[in-house]
Order: sequence, then structure tokens, then C-alpha cells
Amino acid sequence: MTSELQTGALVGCGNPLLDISATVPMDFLKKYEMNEDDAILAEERHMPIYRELVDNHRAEFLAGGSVQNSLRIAQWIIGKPNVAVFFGCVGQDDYASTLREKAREAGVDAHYQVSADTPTGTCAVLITGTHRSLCANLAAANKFTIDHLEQPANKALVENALYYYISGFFLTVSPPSIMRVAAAALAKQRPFLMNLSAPFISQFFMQPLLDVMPYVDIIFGNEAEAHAFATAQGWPEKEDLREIGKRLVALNKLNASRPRIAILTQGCDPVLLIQHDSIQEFEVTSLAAHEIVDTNGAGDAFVGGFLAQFVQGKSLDVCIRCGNYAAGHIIKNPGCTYSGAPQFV
Ligand code: 26A
Repeated sequence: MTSELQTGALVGCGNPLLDISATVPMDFLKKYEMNEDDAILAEERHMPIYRELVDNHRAEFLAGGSVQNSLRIAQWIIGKPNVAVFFGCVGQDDYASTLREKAREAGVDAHYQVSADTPTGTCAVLITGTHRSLCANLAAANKFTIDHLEQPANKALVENALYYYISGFFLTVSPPSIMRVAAAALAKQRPFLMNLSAPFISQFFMQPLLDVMPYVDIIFGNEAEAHAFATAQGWPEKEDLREIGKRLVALNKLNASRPRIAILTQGCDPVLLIQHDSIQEFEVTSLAAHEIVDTNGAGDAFVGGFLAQFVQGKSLDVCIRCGNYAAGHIIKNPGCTYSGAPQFV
């Protein structure tokens, strides 16, 4: 089956970031007024974090960026290179070279836009036990423009893809690019998948998120993100996750012949698959504390495992089981990285 997969079948857009990851004491989070499981955009006051991690906390550098993580994991499982194509913006520096190399090694066909005067984006990953707090300095990633998708070669890649995946995070950068890709997917009746990505997206980027929602065939999120969406919509407070899922799938949709699906993860509690007429639960194998290296990228890996099967036309339960497998695997490795050959059966 895998060998029949066409190259470029899956197109993703996102923020290519280099993760600067370290285990830190709680005081470090307090100093920067961050919480244990945040995912935020860096403000001026966060800028010293990156240096401090390198100078005082033996930081590791790892390929990151949410969509790029998912595509690298999908490629690892698919095994055939260049099924996944990635668009995003980097600088002209060593960090960009590292990201390019990591994408290539994983088999992701990255077509970066390059900003000559802005450094490649970074993300501080502050590990405290099984929690991870993310602070992204988008830098060049924020310079992505729709022009890049209008270049003939890139336009053809978008037109020829069969599946599309974009993070909610990318709403902070280029809503017009997202709308362009969503419209291409709709025109060809091809699945368009999105992720709620972080609570702040629903809090501060609700309008562009609502603009694209009618195009979204599958929406991913975790419980915190689903609750943030519900709160921002004024849905009943503390509503059950299943009720939020039902409301998410019922939001207006353009291609009504393919009802929306919501897939909500909740850490080691079961994954919820919410369809217009059913809700199913998928157990997650819980790991012993000593097996956990860090949970950075677990949600991205879940999506990566899901996509690896979805692009091969597998049933949703196989996709979700593979998502759980991939998330479990990367938790046992630093950042969103894997080791050895995939062993999903
Ligand atoms: C716009 N923001 C805040 C972001 C991100 C992001 N990727 C894209 N946009 N904030 C954190 N990440 C990435 O998420 C991964 C973990 O899920 C980090 O780079 C990290 O690899």
C-alpha cells in the first residue's frame, strides 16, 4: 500500500522552529510568569529565556514547529520519502540549515520561504517533570506570505496534493495562506485537517479560526484547547468535553456531504472521536514515569501517526491507534524525535 502513495500527497503549512529544550526548576517558570503547560508567543520580556537555557541549563537543540513535527513523524511511519510537503518561512542562518537537514533526513519535502533579514524562529521548551511549557519566538516564521504559495512550483504542489494539514498556530502568521489552501482542498473535495493548537489561538485569533472552520473536515485538539474554544464561543462553562466535541462538529460546514469530525486528546485519558452521530473512545497506553523522557511534541506526534494512516486510506480507528502509538513513542525520546524503525501493527 505504502509504495502506491504518491509523492506530495500531503501538504502542510506551519512555523518552522528550532526547539531549545531544557529541564528547568519551577522558579524558572515563575520568573517568566509562565505556567507548566503553556504554549505562548514570546513577548519582549521573554527574550532572555533562550540565552539563559543555553548558558545555565544545558539546553538541547531539536527540530520543532508543530506541523513540521507532525509531518516528520508521518514520514517516519510511511517510510517512503517526500509524501509530505511542508511550507513555512526560515531565516538565512545555521538554524535554518539544521531544520532543512532534519526535514530531509526524515523524508519531508520542505519548501521554505527565506527571509534574508530575520533569524530562524525558535521555541523555548521548559521541561518540568511530565509537563512542558512552550514559548515561541516566531521571528522569520512570522514572515511567511501567500506569495510563496503563488510561485508556480509551489502552487502546483498545493493543487496536486490529496490531503492538507495546517495548525491553528499558523493563524498567527498568515490567515490568507490558510484560506487559499482550504479553498484548494474544497474545490477538489479533498480533506482539510486543522488543529486548535493552543488555548491562546481561540482566545486571540477566534475570527480567523471561525473563517476557516467551514472548510475543516477534521479538527484536532486537546482538552485545554477545546475548553478555550468553548469559553471563547460563550458555550456553557465547564461543559463536558463530549458536548464541546458535538458542538464543534455541528459548526457550519461548506462541504456538507462530508460531516466534520473532531478528535480530542486528553493526555493519558482516552482519545475521543466525535462524529455527527457517534462518540467513540480510544484507550491510551499509560507509560511508567521512568519511561517518560519529555512530553514535548506528543500532540504533534499523535497527528503525525494519524496522518500516516489517513493518507493511506485507513479507517479512523487505525488512524487513531497509530496516533496513540506515535505519541507514546516520542514521549520516550527527547523532543519530537524517534528512534529505530516504527513498530505499529
Ligand atoms: C505560533 N506558535 C506559538 C507556534 C508554536 C509551535 N509551532 C508553531 N507555532 N509554539 C510551539 N510550537 C511547537 O510545538 C511543538 C510541540 O508541540 C514547538 O516548536 C514544539 O516543537
